[in-house]
Amino acid sequence: MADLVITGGTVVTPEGTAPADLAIVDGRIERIGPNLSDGAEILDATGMLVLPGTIDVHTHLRLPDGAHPARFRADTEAAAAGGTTTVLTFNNPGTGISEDGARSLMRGLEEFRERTAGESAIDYGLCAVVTGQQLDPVRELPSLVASGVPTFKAFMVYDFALPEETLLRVMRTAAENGGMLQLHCEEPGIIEPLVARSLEAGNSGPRFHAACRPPEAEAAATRRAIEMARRVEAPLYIVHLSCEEALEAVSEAKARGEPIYAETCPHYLTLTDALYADPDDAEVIKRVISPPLRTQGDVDALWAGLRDGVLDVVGSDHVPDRVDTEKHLPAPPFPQISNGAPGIETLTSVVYSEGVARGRISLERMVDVLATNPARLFGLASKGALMPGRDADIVVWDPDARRTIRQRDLHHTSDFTPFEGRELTGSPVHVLSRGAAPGRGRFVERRLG
Ligand code: DUC
Ligand code: ZN
Ligand code: ZN
Repeated sequence: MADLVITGGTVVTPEGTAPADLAIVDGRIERIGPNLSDGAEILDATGMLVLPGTIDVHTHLRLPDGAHPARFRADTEAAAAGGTTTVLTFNNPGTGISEDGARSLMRGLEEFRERTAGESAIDYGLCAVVTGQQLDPVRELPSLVASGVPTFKAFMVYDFALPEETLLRVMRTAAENGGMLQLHCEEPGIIEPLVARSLEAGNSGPRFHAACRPPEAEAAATRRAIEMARRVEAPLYIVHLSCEEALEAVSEAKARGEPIYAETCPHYLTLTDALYADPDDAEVIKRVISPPLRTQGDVDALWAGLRDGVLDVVGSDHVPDRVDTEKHLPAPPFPQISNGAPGIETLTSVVYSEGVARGRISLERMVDVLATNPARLFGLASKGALMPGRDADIVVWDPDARRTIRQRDLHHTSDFTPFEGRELTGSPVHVLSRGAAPGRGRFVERRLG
């Protein structure tokens, strides 16, 4: 007998979307088909969609410390509340990693595992961050991949950016050892002079952040990154792609058959740079993110890219900043404002409501970009689809529920949401993590297929 049978719902599987029951045994999906309720415990999903849980591959969770012992757990609980059943997180400086951990990839992994053991409500993994401050990161990459961390991020901007020569070595070493680089593409040669000129002119308020990071800076870096990956015959994953010009670069690479993958985020799919005109700095700093918000034309292009398969994944880019702590008011000059905004709890809701409910993408495409592609690209073989043998990471989703996003209703550790007041269609009703209520997440060692 099954441990639990979800009955009466419309189940989204790789074969299609159809009414079916789903039986769970020992935390895994055992069968999907008609009339499976064999006396087992029943979860009635009549009128609901049954979806694979979202895999959020882009977050910056903060490690628990003495002052905030519960913050890692709280954000993973927030993820689960929103329909996410696996989270991958970066351990970049600023997430609470020690100096020692920040200097070595393997030490960083050990520290991450020690400090997060037993602290996650859902299954989770690490995406390491390769920085210029590490002693010899390229030498450590093969061990990192062998230890279950086959994907890692690097930056083309900021103090900890890697020079092109190192990026090439990282890409090549990743490719030779079953890994993949995730790259933040913005061109410092375009951004830095704009920042200097803006500050000289006295334009240091938060609204000037965006003007100094134009789409050309992202597109030029994206093209350079794709060119580098081609030179060393490496796969490349472009994080948080925000604009039409960068999307074109990815589209052209894909058309040439290159293994280039790209992710966008809910804020780039729903919010525009019109928000930077708000006269209230307290509102503007909530949208100080990199890359910045773009135009409605970019928003429309990104939806088309998701629909057409140019974009592979939507990740939240959750940064659990608070206005009252990391962001600060009155705002410092914009280069000193912490970059990022929360989104771990609203990811599935925003993509469903703005994408599926508004007819911009199909339900099946949403499952692709939130679960199936993340599992495939990030080496989570037991997850990402409702199929016999896979983990029972499941969301029962009410497609007709109506609600409004309010910070006061969220569980994340930020004190704001960039989506405050947004009206939504659709809502998670039940979330299962390996067949049970979220609460006992495990670190997942990943292998790319
Ligand atoms: N890159 C991220 O991935 N997140 C926040 C800020 C940044 O630059
Ligand atoms: Zn980034
Ligand atoms: Zn990020």
